[in-house]
Formats: sequence, structure tokens, C-alpha cells
Amino acid sequence: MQLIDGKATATRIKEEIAAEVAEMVARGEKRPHLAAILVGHDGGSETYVHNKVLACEACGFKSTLIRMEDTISEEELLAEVDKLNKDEDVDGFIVQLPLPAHISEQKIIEAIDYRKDVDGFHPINVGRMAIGLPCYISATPKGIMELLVRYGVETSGKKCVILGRSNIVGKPMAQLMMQKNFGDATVTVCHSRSQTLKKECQEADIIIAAIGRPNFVTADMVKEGATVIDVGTTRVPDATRKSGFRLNGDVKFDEVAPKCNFITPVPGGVGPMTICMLMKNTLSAGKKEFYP
Ligand code: L34
Repeated sequence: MQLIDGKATATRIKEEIAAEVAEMVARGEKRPHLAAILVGHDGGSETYVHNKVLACEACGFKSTLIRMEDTISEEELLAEVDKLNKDEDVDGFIVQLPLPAHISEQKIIEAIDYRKDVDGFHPINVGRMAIGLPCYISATPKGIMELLVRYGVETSGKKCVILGRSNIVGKPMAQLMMQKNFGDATVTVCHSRSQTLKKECQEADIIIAAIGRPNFVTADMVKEGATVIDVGTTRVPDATRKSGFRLNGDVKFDEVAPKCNFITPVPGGVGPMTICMLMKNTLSAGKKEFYP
């Protein structure tokens, strides 16, 4: 069993980005600039956005954090998005999800200029990704692909089961895993209604779990020698921790890990790669790589 160390991989990639930014700046070019809008005070979102700001520092990017209360109206948020669309110094920006229930996430995503959509959530980027055109690819699936490549996990022609069909992980993950130039795998997507979920998993060479249900994937569902990627980060109460909670993945790690060729831990697996790929997308935005 080999542990896929997302944290160490992310650190290495951020060093590569920092070296490139140093060269850009030495050539007299502008530092890439990422802005993030954080609405409200959700504990998870606070942590993730904080980590994104730190990652910008590590990469030598300029970053701007815009905080808004969760009582703001949709119009106010749209106005902020519009400001960032027009701000010539900002290369890319994100609106951290989830948003309060009275605000339409889809409406906000569609208001973002797709050329600055470093999350890759805008329909233009989603569509371009689906047909293999250059674009921003959403950070979590992109980070998983990067881990599979860097750890030499064979995907071509393999059977890959994705658990979950969300717009930000399950769907784009399936697209990338099936594409010739990426995963080149045989892809099955399972979700809460799938009648054959367990059987599909048992036959899978690669399982990517992104359903947000702690410990959902158990040892009896995993084939000997499989690769298991755990996208779950659910906060579960834990009185033995200072914070009062711990992060729990979708995979019952202790019993699944011994059966695996490769497995990602939680924390320290996919999460840090998500942030790192946002940095890669911001570098691309700074270089006007996809939309000159
Ligand atoms: N707009 N909203 C937007 N873009 C995103 O890409 C995200 N996502 C998801 C939630 N909402 C978003 C994130 O940033 C999930 N996500 C994310 C980012 C980072 C981490 C986890 C999820 C992360 O850093 N995880 C660490 C542990 C952090 C902790 O201590 O809580 C890990 O090691 O898994």
C-alpha cells in the first residue's frame, strides 16, 4: 500500500509556481492576482479560504480577500462580482461556496467573467472542458488527475467508479477520467439512487469517493490492489480534539487502506491539491494562457 501524499505534492507544485512567478517578475511582468469573496462565517469555508490566501503568499501571488455578511442580498453580491470582472488588476477570482440559501449559486457563477473564472465553474469553462478545449478546469478534479499522474497510477483502459455527481467534483471528474488525453478510463458514476453501487465498486480499479458521507466506502466494497481517492471532508464532532471536531473522509481508511495499491488520506490528500490547482489556474490567468 502506498499513501498518496497530497500535502507534500501540493508543496512541491507551489514551489514550482513560485519559481515561475519569480521569473515573470524579474522580466518585469505583473504578479498574478487572485481575489476571493467569502460570504458569511461557515467554519469550513473560513479554513479553506484562509488556506487559499496562504497558498497565494507561498506562490508569490497578490491576493485580495473580500468578506461579506450572510445577510447581503443577491444584488449586492452580483455588484461585487461585477466590480471584480472590471478590475484590471485582478487576473482571476472565486466566490467560495456554499452561499446562503437566499442567493442563487448558479446566478452568481454565471455572472463571473469566464476569462477570470479560475474555479472553472462557469458554463463556458465546463463546456470547453467537456469537449477537451483549453480552459480553467475545476480544482478538485484537476488535483486528483495530477496526483494520479505524479504517483504513476495507471488509468488508461481501467475501470473507474466515481461516487457522487456534483457539479464541482463528480461530473467534471467523470469527464476528465473518460477523456483520451486525461484518464482514458472506463467510467461509471454512482450516486444515492444507484442500485448496483456496491457491485460497481467491487469491480473498480480506481474509486473516487465524493459523496460527503463519512466512512461510506468500506473494505468489502474494494477490490484487492485498487486505488482509492477520498474527496470527503465532513466535520464530525470529536471531544478529544481542541477544535471539537475532526475531518472525516468518505472512506473507512483503516480497513480499506490495507487492500489498496494507492490511497489518499483525509486530511492531507485531495484538499491541499484543490488549493494548489487553484494556484495553477491563477498562474494561467496571470499569463492569459487560455483566453489571450
Ligand atoms: N468556489 N467553493 C469554491 N471553490 C472551491 O474550490 C471550493 N472548494 C470546496 C468547497 N467550496 C468551494 C474548496 O476549496 C471544497 N474545498 C476545499 C479546499 C481545501 C480543503 C478542503 C476543501 C483543505 O484544505 N483541506 C485540508 C484540511 C483543511 C482543514 O483543516 O479543515 C485537507 O488536508 O484535506
